[in-house]
Amino acid sequence: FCGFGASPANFISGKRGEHEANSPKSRGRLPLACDGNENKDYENAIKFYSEALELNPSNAIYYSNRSLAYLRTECYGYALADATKALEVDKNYIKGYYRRATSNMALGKFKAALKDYETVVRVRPNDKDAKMKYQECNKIVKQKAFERAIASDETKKSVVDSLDIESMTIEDDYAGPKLEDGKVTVSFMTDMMEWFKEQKKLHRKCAYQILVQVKDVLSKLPSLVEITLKETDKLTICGDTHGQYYDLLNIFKLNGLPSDANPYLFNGDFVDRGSFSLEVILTLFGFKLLYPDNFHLLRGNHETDNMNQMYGFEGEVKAKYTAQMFQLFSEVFQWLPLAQCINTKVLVMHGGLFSEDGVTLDDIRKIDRNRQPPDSGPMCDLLWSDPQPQNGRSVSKRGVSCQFGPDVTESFLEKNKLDYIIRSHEVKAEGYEVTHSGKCITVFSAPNYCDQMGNKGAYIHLRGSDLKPEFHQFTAVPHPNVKPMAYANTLMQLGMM
Ligand SMILES: [Mn+2]
Repeated sequence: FCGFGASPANFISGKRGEHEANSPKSRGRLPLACDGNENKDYENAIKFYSEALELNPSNAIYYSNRSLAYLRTECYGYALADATKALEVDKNYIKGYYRRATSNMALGKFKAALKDYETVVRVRPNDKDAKMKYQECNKIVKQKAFERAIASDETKKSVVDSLDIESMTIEDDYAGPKLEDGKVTVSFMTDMMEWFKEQKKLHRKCAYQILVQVKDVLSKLPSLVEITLKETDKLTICGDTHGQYYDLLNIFKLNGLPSDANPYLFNGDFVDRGSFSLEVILTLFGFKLLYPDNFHLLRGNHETDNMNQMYGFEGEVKAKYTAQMFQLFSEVFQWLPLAQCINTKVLVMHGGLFSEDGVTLDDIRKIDRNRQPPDSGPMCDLLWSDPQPQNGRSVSKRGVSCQFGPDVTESFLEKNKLDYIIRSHEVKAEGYEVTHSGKCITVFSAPNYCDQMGNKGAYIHLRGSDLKPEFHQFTAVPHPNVKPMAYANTLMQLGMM
């Protein structure tokens, strides 16, 4: 979450992190409580380890423990830095190699991770857990090498060309929703949402029909979508939903179903983490087909292969359908637009602004987005960056892109004659946050993120008449007993770090 900011401290007194770490028995174990306030405990753990490190900057355990707290809060850049520091202080501290490997895994740097797992296995040949992690990581490195080899062989063919959807038959015992004459309709959508709510599976033929059609629709959009709201129009903007299907249904219950008269914009990170990502994305794609001009979707950093491999979506699609269907999702995600401009005044993107000065709306229009995002540059920044309170830019806590200050926002807005930006990408206790003197707004729509953050969700109403953001908050609703990250790579599952 990386950005919970200044929430009130409620750390259990007398159990400060550095004391625990000093006891040889609890070596490497963080005093992270299980009282339902884990988020705050991570935050406090970070605070206390930081204080301890100021007093004693050569303690590898403190760095390693703070690294774990950063891992749990998605600050992978900081986690990597701390693990590296722990090893600088004590190169024989084996936990440091584990932490550095996990940080690199989370950042998609599998080769670097493998090197550290190798070290652990060499030092501890009888450690079964280490061996398992080494093998799992090795498998990913080999798979990536294989994928690169075939990719360079020929220009990648689309899954669409190898599908024969017409000849897929729907078995007689399938009682679920079907497209009508190959088209998504209002009744199909209401039936499908109800069907998903009962944890039933959409027929693969219908899923493929939606994917093929939505790829066509999205591929015709520009990288920067520009829309105009009339005086009386109202647009609802939602942030991350992350596979929390039951909370998505709750948004529709509170704010009305999407329609041409009730337009929505979902600002990326539809999938991963939550274990109902397929239900979320098929519902959103269905509405995109039904209301192509009044239902908008932007790409998030989780609509990418590396993230999907680690955080559950690939595993979920393979578990519920096939690897081939995941390939098609990947193709569709590449066509999601990167930003949307409303009435030439409000710019919406998932992550934020840029590592370099002088980027214009025209530069965004020109981005060739049909690809996995590069490690740097405007496309990477739009998906990954975060605002910071201090002026200027700094290294990202996530280890990707940058953090940008109020002055960066100010000059970008001025250059492009905009009023403010709306972005998502960070969990916020209240579901939204207004920063940079009202010029940078964060909206996040996954309440009680990952079943453990205790945050509210929010969405924003924008009216054509004044373009003033109007915030609406909501809390989490119950969901069936499938835990977040249930489909994630075993290396990323919480207990395994
Ligand atoms: Mn994100």
